[in-house]
Amino acid sequence: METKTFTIPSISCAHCCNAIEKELRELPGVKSVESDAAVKTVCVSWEKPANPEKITELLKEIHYPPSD
Ligand SMILES: [Cu+2]
Repeated sequence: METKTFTIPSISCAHCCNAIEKELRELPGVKSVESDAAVKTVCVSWEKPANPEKITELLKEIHYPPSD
């Protein structure tokens, strides 16, 4: 399993975090999602077929593009 913390500047509140967590958990291979509105980060753990590119693409699609 791999883990990465994504920084997402457009997170502004807990609602954003809930929306992001819900969407990411539906991505095949994603095992856990933990977001923090205070520091605008989302920590994602995944296995195949998920990968950082697919996670980044999904975040862009839902208008929460990661900055890194
Ligand atoms: Cu929000």
